[in-house]
Amino acid sequence: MKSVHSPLHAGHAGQTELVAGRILPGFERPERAEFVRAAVERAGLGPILEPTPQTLDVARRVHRPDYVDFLRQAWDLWVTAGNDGPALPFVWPTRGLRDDLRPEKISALLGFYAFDGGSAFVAGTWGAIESSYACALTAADIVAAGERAAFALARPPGHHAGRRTAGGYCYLNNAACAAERLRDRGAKRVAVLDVDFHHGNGTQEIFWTRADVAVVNLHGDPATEYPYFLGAADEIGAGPGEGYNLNLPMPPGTDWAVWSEALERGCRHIAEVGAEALVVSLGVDTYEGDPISHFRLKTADYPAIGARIARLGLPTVFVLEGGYAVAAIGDNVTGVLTGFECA
Ligand code: OKP
Ligand code: ZN
Repeated sequence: MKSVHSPLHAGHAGQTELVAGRILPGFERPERAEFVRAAVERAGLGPILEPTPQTLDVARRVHRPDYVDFLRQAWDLWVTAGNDGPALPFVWPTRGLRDDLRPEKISALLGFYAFDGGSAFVAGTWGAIESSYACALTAADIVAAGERAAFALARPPGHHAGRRTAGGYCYLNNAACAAERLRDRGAKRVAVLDVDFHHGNGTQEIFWTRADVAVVNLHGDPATEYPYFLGAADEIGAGPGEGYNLNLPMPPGTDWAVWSEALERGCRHIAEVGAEALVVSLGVDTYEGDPISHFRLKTADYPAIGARIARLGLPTVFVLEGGYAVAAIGDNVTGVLTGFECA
């Protein structure tokens, strides 16, 4: 299987996040991608290619065009306003406020285009966002051209990014963009299977009313887990998309016995809706040693995930999402990918 990776991700470094009342170094660090890259090489998975340069056309359809423009300009506006540290929001247009008053100041725009304070901007952030997006589209094109599967070794992740909101370390929704590209290339229906520990609220929002992209999420129950405000089992899609969104929330402490049953349900749903291609939002923060998550999967479980996904028999684009136990994420990711290939 080919992997697609760009060195530009490394410019997205030194972000900060609010953890228990303190501003701390972010969990989403460049080493994550470097460890995955090293594991892909060690496993002999296949060639690692640089992404083909992409226009922002797909991003501008998946997201609101003004949001994409904001992401592109955020750091420059922040510096022009006299700042030099990481750009973070401090006010958001939540319930009771207007979400259609677009402010002029960058400090307020950061909140206008975010749902939390988890997606900081530094000097190299836009370059990393663009490269991560290009990895996802290039992997989709490899699969659309006839290969069975491809892996977008994408950083930053994307599944929390909504139509016009950054959050949860995410900016452009890489998996949603890959799904859109597979539709552009002729797949009549695409499924997104999100196995990251956290609910992919952005992907759900983007495809909520669409029947041509089905979304299946396996995740920590929002009653106790981030992102808290989406991801319940009663969210099934709306309008033409009704019945095409499936949420399978699970309690903290969930192990392979329970998690693998949810995977089985999710895969059966994907087969039933008649998807012709698959995008996997591949987070490995379900791992027992993950510092911010609460499932108990073991390194030995990951190949079985890949093997079950392979049994769907679909052209498959894997897109990297979360995983913060840096030393283990490489083996866990390549476990899924080699499990897929061996099946
Ligand atoms: C991104 B992805 C940490 C709290 C969690 C945000 C988590 C974002 C996860 N103290 N903050 O889904 O892996
Ligand atoms: Zn996650």
